[in-house]
Amino acid sequence: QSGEPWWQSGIFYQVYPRSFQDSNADGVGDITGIIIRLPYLVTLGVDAVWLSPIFPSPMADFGYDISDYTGIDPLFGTMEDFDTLVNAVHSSGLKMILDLVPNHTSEQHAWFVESRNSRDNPKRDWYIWRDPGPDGGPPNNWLSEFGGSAWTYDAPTGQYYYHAFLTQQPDLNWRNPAVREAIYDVMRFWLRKGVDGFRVDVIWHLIKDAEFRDNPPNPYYRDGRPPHEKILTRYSTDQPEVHEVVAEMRRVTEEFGSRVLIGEIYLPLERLVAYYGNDLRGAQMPFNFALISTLWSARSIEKIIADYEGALPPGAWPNWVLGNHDRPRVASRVGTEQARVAAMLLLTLRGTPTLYYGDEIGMHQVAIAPDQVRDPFEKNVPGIGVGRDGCRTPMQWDATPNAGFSTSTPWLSLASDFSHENVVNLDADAQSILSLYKALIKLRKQTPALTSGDYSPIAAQGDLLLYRRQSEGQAVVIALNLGAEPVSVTSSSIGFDSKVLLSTFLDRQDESIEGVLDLRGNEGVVVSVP
Ligand code: TEU
Repeated sequence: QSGEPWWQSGIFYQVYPRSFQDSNADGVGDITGIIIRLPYLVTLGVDAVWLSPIFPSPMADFGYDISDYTGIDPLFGTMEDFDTLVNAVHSSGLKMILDLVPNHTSEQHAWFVESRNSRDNPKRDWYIWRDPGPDGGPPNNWLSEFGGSAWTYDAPTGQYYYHAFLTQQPDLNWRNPAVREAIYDVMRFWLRKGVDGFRVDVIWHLIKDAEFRDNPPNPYYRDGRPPHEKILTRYSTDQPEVHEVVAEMRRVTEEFGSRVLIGEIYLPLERLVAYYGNDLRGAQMPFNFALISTLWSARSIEKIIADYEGALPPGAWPNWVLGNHDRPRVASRVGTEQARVAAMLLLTLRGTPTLYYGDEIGMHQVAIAPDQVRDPFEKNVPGIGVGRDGCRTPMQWDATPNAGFSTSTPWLSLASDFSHENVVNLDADAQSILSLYKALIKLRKQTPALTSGDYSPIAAQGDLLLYRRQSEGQAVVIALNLGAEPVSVTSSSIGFDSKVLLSTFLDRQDESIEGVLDLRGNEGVVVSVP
């Protein structure tokens, strides 16, 4: 393949380590488990593995509350295990991406323990401490993403500290240069170990308004927060100076050659793309979550693609995501039949795709019994359906007890359908969703028009989503039926004498299309066109 960097031509795969593979029978996934399952990832055909946090943590937010940035939590293994993993990943021809969580630490991190000690502690200014407001309450109206005020009062020193998430996750003060240097050194520590990049947690939160002004009311609030396409200008996130920090982080990665900086950002598209930075000196992949929250219809997706393609700065490389450990599973959001169409969409769009573990076997959102809930977000604001446990259930490997995930009871309930919906079964079925994912990944890799070609929309109506990908000397058309009724595509919109390369039903390869391309309900096809 030509000169594109690996993170542009490759496919990313997110592993939620707690739920991937347990190797020591404690019911929690671990590093050695990931090593054991690397051959699966190689066969699937992905190129880079991103691990959600594996660092020492009290696990109030399952690792997104870090108490030591340069260690490994014993629950997941040892530093030696980690080194073995990095070697194994690299010798399998894959890249290794870690989760960097720089916005906040655990309240048990040594920095915060010192910081809360006294007002004149040298680490005081490493976090965000403010006097009470005029009424003795919180300094302003900022809300925690997990419900309630974002300020917690600390009686011994008479001040509040800010936490955008749990009270156990105090925010670091990124206006303090010492904090920046400390985290950049953390990055260097892992880069030196051979890590190929970072997915940076809530990078858009790092800088807050210097004056801590009240946020304006947001009429779109639902379930305790606004949907991300409706996040209005507010003072607690997305401040102009954040782009300085993103550029600095990028420079740190570049001290080590070809690495990648991925930003987790929930913002409307036009604000999201600012995170590519001036002259593209920011994040290479500001995560584009538009497909996670969209209404699943041909016209809204067509619009999202157009808006995104239109908003990208010149030369910026797009990316797409269907799911992650925070959002309901795609198979449940769009339905089992459409999950196959969604897979074809993800793997034929222009831009780097990131798969969420288990989506390739069609895992659904699992209903968690109230007494089994583990997610602190759900516990904080129960009953409104924000819980994230349902998308974090153990990977379904086979039909043995606990789905081959663990020999003891898993930390979180398993899906009840695992005895048939599992890797071994689906692998044996040539028309399963897993076989579809493999076929799509293979097709994407051997088709330059899909990996790196241009995108152009083709006008269509109703439930039909139609587009063309084209590179020098090669073109393919993708036709996706987002509805349950059959649709026909006339050849004038796709070109004459085309041939089916792949159908989501995996049953019409090489069929030649003359005149009309007929799609069954919930079918997507990729056709080669002259
Ligand atoms: O999530 C950031 C984020 O924006 C959350 O509000 C997310 O939308 C939330 O989980 C509700 O769905 C990141 C991590 O991905 C998440 O797992 C962490 O809990 C959070 O940061 C705090 O570190």
